[in-house]
Amino acid sequence: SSAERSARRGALIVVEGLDRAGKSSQCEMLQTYLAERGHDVKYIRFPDRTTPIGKLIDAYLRGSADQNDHSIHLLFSANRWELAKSMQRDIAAGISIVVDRYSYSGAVYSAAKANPTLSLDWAWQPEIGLPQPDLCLFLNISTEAAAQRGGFGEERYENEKMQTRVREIFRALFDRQDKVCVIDAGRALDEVAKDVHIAVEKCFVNSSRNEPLGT
Ligand code: T5A
Ligand code: NA
Repeated sequence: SSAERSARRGALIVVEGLDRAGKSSQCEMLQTYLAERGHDVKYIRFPDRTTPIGKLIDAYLRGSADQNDHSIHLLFSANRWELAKSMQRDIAAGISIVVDRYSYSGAVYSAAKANPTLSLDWAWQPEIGLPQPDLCLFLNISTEAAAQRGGFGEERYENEKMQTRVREIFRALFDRQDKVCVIDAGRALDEVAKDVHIAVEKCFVNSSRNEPLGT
């Protein structure tokens, strides 16, 4: 019933994936899909380039400012921490949140730099304690299919060497995680969306949402 629904907390759904896998496109479609079905839903993306920390990240990604590998890593994490309270508030108020990139991108891109003092384990530490997703959708795409969606842009990390490492580390990380649903994102928008909706519906039914949001 609607009374039961409003008493339940919202769901935290994260969309991760390789560059040009279609994360932002699917997040927007999912937000619409859920809203049309009567859910209260918000869409947020990381990095959130609008905050003071987000502006430092934006300058770094565009190449107009440099940062030490460890500092920029902690800024990406801090950018999530600065939204953590408001995410928790929304979830508790029954609002579901669709998140475009999260801790997984945070750990994977930094670890992909192969800096000897920046391991995947080190990179994961500042993420501990952040709101835990109820579901993580990993949009998987082959290098060939991604290449058909246009060449790499101007931003840092948009090069073959980095992307190859990112792909390998994402795979290693997701082999160790539960609550991850891998989706073949190399297909047409609607086909991918269909699988996204099936996974999200399943999450809404079995949801751990009778319990408080984890960390
Ligand atoms: N990063 C991020 C870190 O290092 N640490 C962190 O903690 C975080 C959060 C910026 C960079 O920051 C790094 C990772 C990144 O290198 P960003 O702003 O999320 O992160 O990156 P974007 O460049 O915005 O995102 P992507 O390039 O990864 O693209 P998306 O969102 O996966 O793809 P989307 O939806 O924008 O689509 C790309 C193109 O493909 C088309 C779209 O129309 C668009 O043209 N497309 C499809 N075409 C055919 N079939 C489909 N199914 C399609 N889906 C999309
Ligand atoms: Na995007």
